[in-house]
Amino acid sequence: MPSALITGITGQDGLYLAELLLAKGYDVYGLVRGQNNPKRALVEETVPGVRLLTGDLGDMSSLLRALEIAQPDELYNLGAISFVAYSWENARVTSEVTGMGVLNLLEAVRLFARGEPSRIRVYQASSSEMFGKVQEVPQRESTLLWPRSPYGVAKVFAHYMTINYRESYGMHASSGILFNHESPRRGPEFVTRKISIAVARIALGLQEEVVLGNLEAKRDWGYAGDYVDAMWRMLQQPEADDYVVATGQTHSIRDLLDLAFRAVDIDDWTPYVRLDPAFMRPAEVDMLVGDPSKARAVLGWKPEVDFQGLVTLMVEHDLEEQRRLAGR
Ligand code: NDP
Ligand code: GDR
Repeated sequence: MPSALITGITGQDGLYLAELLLAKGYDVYGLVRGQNNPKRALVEETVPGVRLLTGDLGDMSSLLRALEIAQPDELYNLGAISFVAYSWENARVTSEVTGMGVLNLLEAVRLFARGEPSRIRVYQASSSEMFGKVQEVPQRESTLLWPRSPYGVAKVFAHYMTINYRESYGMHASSGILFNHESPRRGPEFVTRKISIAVARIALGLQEEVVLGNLEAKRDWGYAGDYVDAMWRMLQQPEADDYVVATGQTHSIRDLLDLAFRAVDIDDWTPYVRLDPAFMRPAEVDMLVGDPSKARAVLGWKPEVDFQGLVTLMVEHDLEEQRRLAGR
């Protein structure tokens, strides 16, 4: 039975990936940080088959200990400080976790693998935020990187460090350059889930408005359940490589609002949306759209859920959850 270790198990992707690997018969280990992590219970409830280990990307000895216990064939590094807006106010800690944390992990693998660096296949969660001020449309693996936030810069560092360990030590380390992917498990700080929760609450009469920032930004949004399958496929390849994972379609926040409000039969959302500069970013990524043709050709991967399906799925989930929370 293959063994896999997932960092970031308490996050959106960690849960979907753990479900996928358990269904494939893997022994799955998950790294949880902190002495009393409030999300631990959610992981235990959602994926009870996962064995949880304590560790932090900032603490290399905890990573080495996790490798000793899990003896992984595959290591998925999903752990990061992942909220772009937060990264301006907390640039240093974002750089340490999202950037240097990856160096700690690669170094731990190199030391642990003792002269056989390709024995553990490594996945690094790179991001479309690395394209930032886009130099090409659509963005592909060879597009010049131009990050626009401390988070994006940290991801670029981690991305090139992963490539460097592959080229320097022959490590089987792949980077998935994933575009935004969402789900009912998305944290409420991200715009899709912020909107799906607010729309559900507005429809139920529990909230009057949603306060947002830039409505013009465009993102290539896919479904997280589809994207974790691409991560697994990357590690099944004989050679490690980098892949863009995206839908190839882009939509604005306005398009997102149209679909989300339409899902609760509201055609004109303008009375329910207020703009506040507090949610604007010091530098914006205006327009992301990925070219997933390499992932399709080499990995045989394609997304199953489209944008409309994704938004409907999230709003329906939040209607049910908000009804339950309100005791209705
Ligand atoms: P989440 O924010 O939902 O999860 C991030 C995870 O990282 C959490 O489990 C968090 O743990 C963990 N983490 C934070 N700090 C540390 C630390 N110091 N040591 C160990 N773990 C830590 O992110 P997603 O699941 O959405 O994303 C997974 C990965 O993919 C991230 O690296 C993200 O940057 C990247 N990515 C995500 C995309 C998306 O659209 N979702 C697109 C492209 C890349 P805790 O619960 O304790 O905070
Ligand atoms: P992003 O996701 O920054 O793309 O990073 P987010 O959902 O936070 O923002 C998307 C776009 O929406 C605009 N926006 C708002 N965003 C938030 N969060 N809240 C608001 O009120 C709001 N109003 C407008 C933003 O300006 C932005 O343009 C996500 C994360 O998962 C990263 O970790 C990952 O690497 C990238 O996706 C790909």
